[in-house]
Amino acid sequence: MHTIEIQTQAFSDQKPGTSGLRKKVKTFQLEHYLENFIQAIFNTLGDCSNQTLALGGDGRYFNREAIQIILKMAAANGIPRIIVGQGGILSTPAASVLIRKCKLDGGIILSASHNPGGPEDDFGVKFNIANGGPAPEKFTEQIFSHASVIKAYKIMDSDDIDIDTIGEYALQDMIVEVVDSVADYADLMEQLFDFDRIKALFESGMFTMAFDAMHAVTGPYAKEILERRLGAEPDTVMNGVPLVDFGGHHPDPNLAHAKQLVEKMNSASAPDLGAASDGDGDRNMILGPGIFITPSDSLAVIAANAHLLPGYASGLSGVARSMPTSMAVDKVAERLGIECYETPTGWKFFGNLLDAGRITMCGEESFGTGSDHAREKDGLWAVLFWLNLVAAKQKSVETIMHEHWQLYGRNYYCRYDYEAVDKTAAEQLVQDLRDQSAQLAGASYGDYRIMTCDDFRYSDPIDNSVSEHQGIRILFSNGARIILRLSGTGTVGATLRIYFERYESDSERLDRDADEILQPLIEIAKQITQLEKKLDRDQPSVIT
Ligand code: VG1
Ligand code: CO
Repeated sequence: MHTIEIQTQAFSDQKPGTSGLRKKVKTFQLEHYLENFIQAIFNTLGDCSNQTLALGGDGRYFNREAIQIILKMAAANGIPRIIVGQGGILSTPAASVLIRKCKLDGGIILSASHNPGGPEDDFGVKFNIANGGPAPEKFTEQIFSHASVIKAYKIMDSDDIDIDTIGEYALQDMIVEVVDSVADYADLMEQLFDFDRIKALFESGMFTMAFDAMHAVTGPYAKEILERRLGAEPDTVMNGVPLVDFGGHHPDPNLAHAKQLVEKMNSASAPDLGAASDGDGDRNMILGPGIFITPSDSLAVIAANAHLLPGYASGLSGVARSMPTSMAVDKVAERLGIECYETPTGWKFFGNLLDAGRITMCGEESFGTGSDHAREKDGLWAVLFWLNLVAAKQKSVETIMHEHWQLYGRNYYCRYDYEAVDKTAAEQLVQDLRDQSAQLAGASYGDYRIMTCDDFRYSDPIDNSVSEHQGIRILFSNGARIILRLSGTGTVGATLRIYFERYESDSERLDRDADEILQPLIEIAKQITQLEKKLDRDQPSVIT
């Protein structure tokens, strides 16, 4: 067993996006591709001799192979200790919790999140820093710089390590500690929520739920927490066995991809609560019988009711949402008299606010919600929050949502995704809009008058770093918004996302169909951008 140095050539496309580097499995399998990127992470860390890391992934195709390569490279780069989830499994929030609990220096998470998996689909690598959260932009830019000029990487010439049995193993001078992937995370959930109360709800026989793990990483977590610790019926967790290709589906918890759950929740025998999580366990979808809670509304409900739950009884220091997320939580913050921050898309932008204690909770419209217990969004956490809320209020999901709208008004919301469109055309469309922004201010479309149109720029209040070009905002005088941005997680062409929002406070207009309320805004967006012509699409690929 010895260290070898392999000569390599840089790839020009190893720039991390919204959440790590995501590419086709076939790309990661190219000779030296994964190795170059991992070496670039180690080069960014600098002296590795004092770095203890976590390592795990969502179990998708290529996870196990990648873990062995990374272990051998970590040992060759002088890392003294690395903690690996059993079988190479760690959900993204569980990895964040592990880094924080064991005070590690960071972690490597292998996942392409909600993107499909399998030999023909996607894989991803993400680096998280010592606070447990995604590396900030200045760190990922350094990784990219190193990856762009890399000439060699180091790796051990050794046998594979047994990652399936809990225990400690030596790889040259490095200790590999294989730990239970679920226990620490489940223990933390037990501290944050009132498990006795939730247990009593399940035991009452008056309440049932369905959790769709979508054959992704949350299966074992949900079975342990919901079925074993909270006493839910044994078949509460659907699709609970993680599969390398997620059973051939998109592990994306939304109305389009979690079809089986949605059908169940719309059937006559619907359980009282329906929920789902994504490939790596950081997203969540919440449903009641016949009702879908938009992630933006879910964030607002969670913030408004946090004081009812043990982990948040002392209230919230502040809240934050990504810019395209609806402004429902802003209304809650206003009433609570706390700060509400607006950040660019991507969880990495919440890290500084959480670390500085400025916010306790935050969320994104893309089915992400979380709190200061971790530095990642956390799917099961949000599900447990809703369960605890139903148990504490003794009210249905639907009643909780309706009462919230009565008090705060409703932010009608939806998102159109145009996936895998021509990249140049999509970039041109956004640029055209930027060029048009000055003329658009003041323009009227029926009842809608544009107040401003700008390109969102974020200045971090903690470290003063500035992030430009974070999405085009078209803001109307009645508070409605249209937001456009290009995705930073896709692996084919470009994906254009358009977000529509309209606030309604008239108590007679809280139960309308969102499509009907938002239709005028959708038409305005099509008219202003000419997207159907420019992208050669007459329909979005997904509506959420
Ligand atoms: C998407 C979402 C964003 C989320 C990111 C990572 O990014 O819009 O809100 O933080 O995915 O989530 P983009 O750039 O494609 O819009 V996950 O669960 O895919 O790690
Ligand atoms: Co995810």
